Amino acid sequence: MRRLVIVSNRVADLRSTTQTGGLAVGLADAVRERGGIWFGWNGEADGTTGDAPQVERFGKVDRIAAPLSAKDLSEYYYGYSNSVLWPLFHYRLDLVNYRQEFFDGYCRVNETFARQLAPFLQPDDLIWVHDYHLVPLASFLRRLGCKQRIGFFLHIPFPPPDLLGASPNHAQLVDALLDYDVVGFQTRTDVGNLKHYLADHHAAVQIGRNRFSIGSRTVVVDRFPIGIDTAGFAAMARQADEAVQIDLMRRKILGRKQIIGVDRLDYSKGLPERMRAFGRLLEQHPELEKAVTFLQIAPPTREEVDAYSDIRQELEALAGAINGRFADFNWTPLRYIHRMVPREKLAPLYRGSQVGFVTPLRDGMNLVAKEYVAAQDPEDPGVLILSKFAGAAEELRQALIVNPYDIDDMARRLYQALTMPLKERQRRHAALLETLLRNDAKAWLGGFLAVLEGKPGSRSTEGLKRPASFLPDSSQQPPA
Ligand code: ADQ
Repeated sequence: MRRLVIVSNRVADLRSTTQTGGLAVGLADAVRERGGIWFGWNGEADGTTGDAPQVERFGKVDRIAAPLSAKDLSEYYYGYSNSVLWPLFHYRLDLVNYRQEFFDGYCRVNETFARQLAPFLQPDDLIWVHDYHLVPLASFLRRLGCKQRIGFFLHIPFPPPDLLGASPNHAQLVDALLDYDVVGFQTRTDVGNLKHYLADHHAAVQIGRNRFSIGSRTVVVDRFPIGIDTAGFAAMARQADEAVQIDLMRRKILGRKQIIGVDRLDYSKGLPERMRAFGRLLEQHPELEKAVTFLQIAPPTREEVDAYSDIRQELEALAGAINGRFADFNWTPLRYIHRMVPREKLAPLYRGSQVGFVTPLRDGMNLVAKEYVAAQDPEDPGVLILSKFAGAAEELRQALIVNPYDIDDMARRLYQALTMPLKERQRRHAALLETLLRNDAKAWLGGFLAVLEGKPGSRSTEGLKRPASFLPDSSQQPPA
C-alpha cells in the first residue's frame, strides 16, 4: 500500500485514538493504516514562518507542524482564506474584503509549506491536500520537482464562473487547481461550476465525463460527497449522560417538542433567517405555546474577522427579541448556546430532538444534517428540515427541503415536521439512513483514494519546466 500524505491548514492531533466520529479521525485512521505524513500549521499564532517545523512520530506516521508568524496568519488565514475565498465561494460577494497583501501572504505561506514538506516526500507517496487554504500548494510542489500524484478536495462550495470572475485571481486559482491530478468537490453543482468555467475561459480540453487534458497531463474533476461515521455516530447517540436524560424526561412530562440547530457561528449558516422562521411559527400557531422549544448551539469561530462579530450581535438581538415577545416564566422558547458541546453530548441531544433544523444559505455539504439523521431512533425518528443550498440536499432527498431565504416556507415546514405522522417519519428516516450507511466516511475516503491511486497519466514535463501557474499576476482580467 502506498504511503499517504495529508496536508490540511491545521495539523490534526494524532495523540488521541479513542475519539469516535469526526472527519479528522477518519483521515487519521487512513494515514495510520498506510503510514505517511500529516502536515499543517501548528495552530499557534506567534511563530516564525519558515522556521523548522516540529516533527513527531506516531507509529508509521510523521506529524509535521509548521509555525506561522502573526502577520502571515493574518494575511493567509484570516485574510485571503477567510475574508476572500470563504465569502466568495459561499456566493457572498458583498462580504469579500480583497486586498493585494492578503493574496501575497496566501502565496507566501503556500510556497513555504511546499518547501517544508518536499524533503519529507518519497517518490511513491500519494499526496492529498485539503480545502481552500491550500489551493496553490500543488503548483509550488510541482515547481520543486515533485512528480507524485497529488489530489485536492474542496470542502466548501465552488462558485459559478460569474462569481468566481469577481476575484482578481480567478485565473490563477483555476490554473492552480489544474496542477493537481484529481480535483474533488462535494456536489454535482460544484463540479458543473468548474466545468463551465473551463469551457468558457480555459485552454483545458474535456476528454471524458470527468477528465480534462492540459498539455500532456490529465486531470480528473469529480464529485466525492463527504460522509460521516454513520454507525459510530448512531451508537454514540444511544449513550445519553444523566444531564441529557433528565432534560429528555422533563420535556416528555411537559409534552414539549424540541427543534435543534447546531452550527459554527458563521454567516453562511443562515442563522438569523432560521430564528426568524421560528418566531413566525410561534406567531402563526399560538397553540404551540409551551409545546415547543428551539435549541440553537452555535460556538464562535474566526472572531478576528469583522463579518463574524456582526452576525454574533445580530443573533443575540434576535434571540432576545423572540424570547422577549413569547417567553413565559416557565417557558423559554429559544435557547441559544454560544459554545462547543462535546460530541458525546451532541449525539444524544440530536436524538432527543424531534426536528433537526439545518438551513444554511450555502454549504459545501453540512455534516450536521447527516449526524442528526444517524442519531435518530428508527422506531420514533425526528424529521430533518434541510436547506436546498446545502450540498447534503443532493443526497438527502427525503428530508423536508426548504428555501432558507423564505421565512414563511421554513415556518410551514417546521409545523409540518412537528405534526408529521409516525409512519411518514419512519419512511423518510429509513430512506435517509440507508443513504448515509452506504455513503459513509469510509466510502468517501476509499472513493477518493482509489481515483488518486489510479494509473498515473503521462505527466507533462512541460508542466514542471514552466513556472508554477500560481504566481501573483495582476494582469488577469475577469471573464467576460
Ligand atoms: P463546517 O462548515 O464546519 O465544515 P459542518 O459540515 O456542519 O460544517 O461540520 C461541522 C462539524 O462541527 C460537525 O461535525 C458538528 O457536529 C460539529 N459542530 C458544530 N457545532 C458544534 C458545537 N457547538 N459543538 C460541537 N461540535 C459542533 C466544512 C464545510 C461543510 C462540510 C465540512 C466537511 O463548510 O460544508 O460539510 O467542512 O467537508
